[in-house]
Amino acid sequence: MAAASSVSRLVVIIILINVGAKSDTTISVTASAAAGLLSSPIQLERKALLGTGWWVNNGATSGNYTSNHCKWTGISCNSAGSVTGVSLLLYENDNIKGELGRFNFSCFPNLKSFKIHSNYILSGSIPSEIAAVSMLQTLELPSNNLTDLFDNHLMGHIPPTLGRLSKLKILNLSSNSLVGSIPSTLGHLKRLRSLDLSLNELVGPIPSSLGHLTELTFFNIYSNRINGSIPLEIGNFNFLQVLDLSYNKLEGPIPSTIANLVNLTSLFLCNNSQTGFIPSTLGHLNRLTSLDLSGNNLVGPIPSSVGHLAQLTTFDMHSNRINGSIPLEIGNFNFLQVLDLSYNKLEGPIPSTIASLVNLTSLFLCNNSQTGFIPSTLGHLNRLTSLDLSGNNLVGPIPSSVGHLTQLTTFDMHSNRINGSIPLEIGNLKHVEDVYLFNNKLDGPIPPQLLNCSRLRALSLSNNLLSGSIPSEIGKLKELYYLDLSQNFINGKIPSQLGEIPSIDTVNLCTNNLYGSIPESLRKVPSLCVDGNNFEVENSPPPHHKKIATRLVAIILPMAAFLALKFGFLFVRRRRDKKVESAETGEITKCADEFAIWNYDGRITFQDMIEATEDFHIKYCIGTGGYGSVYRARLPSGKVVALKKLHRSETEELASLESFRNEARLLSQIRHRNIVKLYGFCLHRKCMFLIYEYMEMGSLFCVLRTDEEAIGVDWAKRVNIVKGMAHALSYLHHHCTPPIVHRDISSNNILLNSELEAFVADFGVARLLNFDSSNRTLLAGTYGYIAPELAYTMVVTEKCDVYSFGVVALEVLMGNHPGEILSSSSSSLDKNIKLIDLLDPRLSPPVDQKIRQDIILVSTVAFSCLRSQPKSRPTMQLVSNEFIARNKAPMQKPFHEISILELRNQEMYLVD
Ligand SMILES: *[C@@H]1O[C@H](CO)[C@@H](O)[C@H](O)[C@H]1NC(C)=O
Ligand SMILES: *[C@@H]1O[C@H](CO)[C@@H](O)[C@H](O)[C@H]1NC(C)=O
Ligand SMILES: *[C@@H]1O[C@H](CO)[C@@H](O)[C@H](O)[C@H]1NC(C)=O
Ligand SMILES: *[C@@H]1O[C@H](CO)[C@@H](O)[C@H](O)[C@H]1NC(C)=O
Ligand SMILES: *[C@@H]1O[C@H](CO)[C@@H](O)[C@H](O)[C@H]1NC(C)=O
Ligand SMILES: *[C@@H]1O[C@H](CO)[C@@H](O)[C@H](O)[C@H]1NC(C)=O
Ligand SMILES: *[C@@H]1O[C@H](CO)[C@@H](O)[C@H](O)[C@H]1NC(C)=O
Ligand SMILES: CC(=O)N[C@H]1CO[C@H](CO)[C@@H](O)[C@@H]1O
Repeated sequence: MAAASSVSRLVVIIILINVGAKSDTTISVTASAAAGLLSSPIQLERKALLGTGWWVNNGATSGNYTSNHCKWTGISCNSAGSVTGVSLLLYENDNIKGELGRFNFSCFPNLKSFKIHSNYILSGSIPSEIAAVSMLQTLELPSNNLTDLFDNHLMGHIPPTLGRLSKLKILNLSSNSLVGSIPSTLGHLKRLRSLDLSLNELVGPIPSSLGHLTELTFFNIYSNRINGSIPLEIGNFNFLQVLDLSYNKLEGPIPSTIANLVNLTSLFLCNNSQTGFIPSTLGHLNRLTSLDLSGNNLVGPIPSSVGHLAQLTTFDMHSNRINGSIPLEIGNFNFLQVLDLSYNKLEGPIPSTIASLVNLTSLFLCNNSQTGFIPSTLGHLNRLTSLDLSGNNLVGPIPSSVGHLTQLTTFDMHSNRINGSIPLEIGNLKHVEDVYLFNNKLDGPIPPQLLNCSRLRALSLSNNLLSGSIPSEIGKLKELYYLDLSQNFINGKIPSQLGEIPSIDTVNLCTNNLYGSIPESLRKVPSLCVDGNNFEVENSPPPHHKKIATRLVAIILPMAAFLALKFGFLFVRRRRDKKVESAETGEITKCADEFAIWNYDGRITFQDMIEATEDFHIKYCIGTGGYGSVYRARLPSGKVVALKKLHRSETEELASLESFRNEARLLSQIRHRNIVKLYGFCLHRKCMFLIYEYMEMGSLFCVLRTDEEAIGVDWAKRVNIVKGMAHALSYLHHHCTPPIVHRDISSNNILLNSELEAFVADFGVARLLNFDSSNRTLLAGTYGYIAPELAYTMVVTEKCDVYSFGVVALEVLMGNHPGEILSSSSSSLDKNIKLIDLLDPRLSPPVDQKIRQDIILVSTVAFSCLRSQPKSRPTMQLVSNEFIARNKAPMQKPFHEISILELRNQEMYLVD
């Protein structure tokens, strides 16, 4: 992109109007001449011009057709009246017959310059007769439609005869749809200074014969499909100032002869497949102002010789495989404005010499392996508007000097190991719009100064160790639409001002220590998550049930949950199970070995995904969790899918790509009507994502937390949801080989379709039970749903899912997380709590006898699943069968009198 814009800035299109027609010595034209009776060469030229029909409308402004043609728009002549220049800008409304073939080049022996610019009106091919115009110096036919699919001879190709125009200095065929290859005869154009073939569909190599074009100052083949390697002869372009080979398919190393191009000011090789090292001779090009090698496969270090490129304003090497550390010499780039080294393998600390780049406006070092502290000298870069250090291994605090970066609009340091507290000086960033500090180890409170950043639109501090409360002044952030404070230790109450921010769209406060009630104002926020806090259970049960037991859980579990979410994306160990490979069914489309699709009736390409989400723009984000964010993507076919993009820090923790791929494929074979379908995955070096079936109603959690939606889920539907979950889990535990433990069953991971049917989703931490292993693992799951034994044994069994299922089942009945009801130590109170008191008060109590029996069954099952001894819990198979068979005798007691204690004491399901 940088390439395209710089190129267009370099050149000004000049449309000559009547240049050269100043002389009045031109022949006078008679009516008979206009009729074509005279046949002097001049009259033939005139006739040929009339024959094109291109000057019909121009006549209105430039006189009549019997007038001197040298005065027509865009025509210039020599003193003898012979045409030397044609420069036209054709408009669609000119009613022009826009075929290039209408211009008979053979009639214009003195033509030096021929320029036609149009908005793709001029069509046809470049006639090979053009070779007859031996005087031609300038040929500009950009942005036309020089391709004619009706003829397959030389149509749409660059005719090799062009090579005979030995006087040609400027050749611009940019932005046509030219196909075929660059004719090697162009190497005969020894006078050529400017060659622009950009934005066509040319294939094949750069002919080495072009090395003869020793007078070239401008060479641009940007955006074609040119392949092969860059010829060594490129080093012959002694005068070259601009070299743009970007967006092609060039391979091989950058030739070291490039060092001869001492006059070069712009070098664009981005988006090719170049390999090898960055030649250290690049340091000879000391007039370079723009250097863009991004989007290749370059390896090795950045040579320190680049320090000689003291004129650079842009230095872009993103998306390669460059390693080593950033050379200290980078501090020599006094004029640098853009430094982009993101998506490489750079290690070591950010050099403090970076502080010399006082003109820098954009600094992108994201997605590398940089270590060490964030240099406090960063504060010198006070022209910075974008700062992205995300996805590295940076440690230590955010230096308070960042407060000097008052022009910043984007401040991104997410996914590092940054600790300490958020500096108060962040409040000086008056222009900042996006602040991303998630996935770090930041502690302390959210500084109230942050609320001085009045332009803030997106703030993510998720997955840190932040405490303190949410400042009520948050209402001052009038532009805020995205707020993610999830997975911290934030306490206090949610200020109601938060919900009153006009643009607010997403609020994620999940997994904190918030309490009190959820303010009414927040309920209208389209995407809201408040799960995993200590909110009062509304209306029922009464507040005196908040008990010490929950407090205990509240102390042990946040730490465990934090660890779990940190290490959550722990897939099974590498599986070399051949069966898995061969059992693979359906169609698999691979894109560069990185993209696979199956289970899906259409084709999805990686590009579709990128386009559908505008490269994972936050506006398509529908949720964020510990190991990824979920996006909604509408495919070209109109079908909507959900994409879960893994955070980079998580993808790094995978044992290997191979085990991830095997795992994803294994999960793809799960076919159950209550399990969300995985359509595919992508392992791109820039991002990893999973593609799922999209569920219209979103998560069970969100449906239950929104009054209007919760009311729509009546008792029959709720019972159905619990049954669906039971069947899905029974299938995973008892019909998959090896059995699969989900490990993260929570209302967040149960999705609902438009029919309000339940689908188990999110196998991010799912684990296969290998009989030969101890199944010991780091804790995973969601606070509030994790089986108590996991906090101390760390042994994964199916019974962990059974417990979580019990929690969700109760939640479905209650409309809210069951809280302390979960704790068996509160059972002395159970006698006084009736089942009817637990039921979601937003629905009227069930009257239908069958529904009542179903509710009794669901709650009995749920309590049996919540037993603290794993072996006392039923298996999911038993539960699933129970829901199908219903072979227990109905409870005889009146529905209103059934107490929690009685439900807990049911002896059912004790044996497997
Ligand atoms: C060629 O024409 C295009 C389109 O008008 C223009 O953008 C470009 O700058 C021209 N190239 C040169 C080298 O003049
Ligand atoms: C056209 O030009 C000729 C010669 O210059 C002139 O005699 C004639 O009157 C013009 N006709 C019109 C309609 O302007
Ligand atoms: C072009 O002009 C030449 C010379 O006058 C003539 O011989 C030839 O037929 C013309 N071509 C067309 C396609 O009109
Ligand atoms: C280009 O020319 C072809 C054939 O002459 C025509 O079908 C097509 O519509 C033209 N394209 C544009 C953009 O005008
Ligand atoms: C370049 O592309 C053409 C057409 O796609 C292909 O035939 C040719 O083999 C390629 N050359 C190289 C060197 O890759
Ligand atoms: C660089 O360009 C200048 C003119 O701008 C020219 O005099 C000089 O010879 C060129 N350098 C080389 C090595 O050709
Ligand atoms: C920053 O850029 C300006 C021109 O935009 C230049 O005058 C100034 O010298 C540059 N700063 C340094 C330290 O080179
Ligand atoms: C290697 C690389 O990044 N290639 C990209 C070049 O640009 C085209 C079009 O934008 C992409 O499709 C390629 O992926």
